[in-house]
Amino acid sequence: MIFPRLRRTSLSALVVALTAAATIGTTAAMSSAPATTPSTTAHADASPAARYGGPGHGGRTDAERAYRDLLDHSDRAKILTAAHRGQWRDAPENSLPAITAAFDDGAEIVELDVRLTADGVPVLMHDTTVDRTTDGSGPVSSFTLAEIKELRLKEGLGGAQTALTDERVPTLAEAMEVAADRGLVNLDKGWPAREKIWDVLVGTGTVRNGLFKSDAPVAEVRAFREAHPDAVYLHMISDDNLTAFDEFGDDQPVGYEVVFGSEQDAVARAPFLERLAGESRVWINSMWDGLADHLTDEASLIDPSRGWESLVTTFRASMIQTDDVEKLEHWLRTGEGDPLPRGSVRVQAEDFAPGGAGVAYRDVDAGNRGNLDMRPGEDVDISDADGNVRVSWMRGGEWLTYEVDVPRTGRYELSARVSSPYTPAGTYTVSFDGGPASERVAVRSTTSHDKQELQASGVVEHLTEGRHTVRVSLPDDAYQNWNLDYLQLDRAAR
Ligand SMILES: [Ca+2]
Ligand SMILES: [Ca+2]
Ligand SMILES: [Ca+2]
Repeated sequence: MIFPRLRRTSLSALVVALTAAATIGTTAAMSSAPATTPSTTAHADASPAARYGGPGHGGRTDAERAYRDLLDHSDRAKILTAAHRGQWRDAPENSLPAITAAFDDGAEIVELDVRLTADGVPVLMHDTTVDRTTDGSGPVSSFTLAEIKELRLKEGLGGAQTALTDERVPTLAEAMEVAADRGLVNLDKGWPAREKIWDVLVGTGTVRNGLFKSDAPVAEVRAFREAHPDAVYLHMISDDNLTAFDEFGDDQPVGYEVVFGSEQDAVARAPFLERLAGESRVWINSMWDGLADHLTDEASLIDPSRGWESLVTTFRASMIQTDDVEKLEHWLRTGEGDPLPRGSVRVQAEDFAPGGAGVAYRDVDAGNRGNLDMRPGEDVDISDADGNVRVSWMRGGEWLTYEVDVPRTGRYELSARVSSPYTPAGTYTVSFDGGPASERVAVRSTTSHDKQELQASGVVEHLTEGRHTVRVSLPDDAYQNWNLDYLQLDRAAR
């Protein structure tokens, strides 16, 4: 069943509908979710659409529709997805294929980082240096365009042990041409180079695609916007610059990026957010702790009310920047965070079997080195990473045993949701009910300790209905440095 994409005011109603459906054991109630209103409505003259040139400029391309939606500040505005550094799960961060992949996965916006080369060309690079994401070394500003084009980008989020790709550092012009018909581009880190960026947008015909953003003094922002009235602008606001909202007065940005380390911050209080949301889009980040308290992507996967749902219903978010575009898009369609496939079984890594050391597990480092005391007295290392609860400090010679209740006799394939920045990250074997160990399964790098991925093992087992034990063992003759979030058994094709 596919829901019409959620809108802000429909979310609580949808949650009610979902609850009702679950209660009465039917899906019929879901059809009452009132999420079908068209996203465009007539705008008064003072509306952002009028301010930015009127709503009638089309809607022929995804980019035009995204721009039109960006200007919709009504209570029925479509919730927009921003892909942090592009879809880095499929391609290097800030690369051209990461832009395409983000739009393919349903994002309306890609967040990209812009810096200048030594010869003054805006290129995409997050860090001040090229070290983390390429095979080069040194500040971006020390490379000419020709020199930086010699470098190769690393997979995903980069890092010392991450493999190289054949992708190159894109210029902003190349990025804007890729995005032109597909969606919007948040120009992060680019404010100091705003005039050069503006020239690129004009030169590539993408003025309405490019979203300038800064936390600069309001007078500085105003000067730029007066020089370039067509520039689309979002302002970053936190407790550090709370007065910016009043300073903008009648000439509000199209959106505010609201950052709050704690839900108690003044910027996160309901009356203030109500005023912001009445004037502008509210953009909130969910990639890690401290951007919106503990309301993160990973917490959302455990329970959307601990993340995205709360951002929308309590904190008025109508734009969410995420490291997990596919899961956020799925939640927007269905209201589910990380649903279990039909017929599957999932066991959290931290829910290892009872019985203690030598019976349920072997852990080579004494005590719990993690920060979560979920299993007091046990040596297994359980940690919280931005809302992800997992077993960390996985080392060679360790093993963990799980009890799983299989709902129906059949063949099942085991997958593991893992994370690691290392190549190789490690290997494991699986045994069911005390039987022989499987072939070794390689854990693939996710290019970050804190970014998880469900990886199929290729291990398939015939299991009868009822309780089974599954043991995951880490060979001690292989390098091991990875984290385990959960195991999952899915019905095999045959
Ligand atoms: Ca330990
Ligand atoms: Ca350990
Ligand atoms: Ca877990």
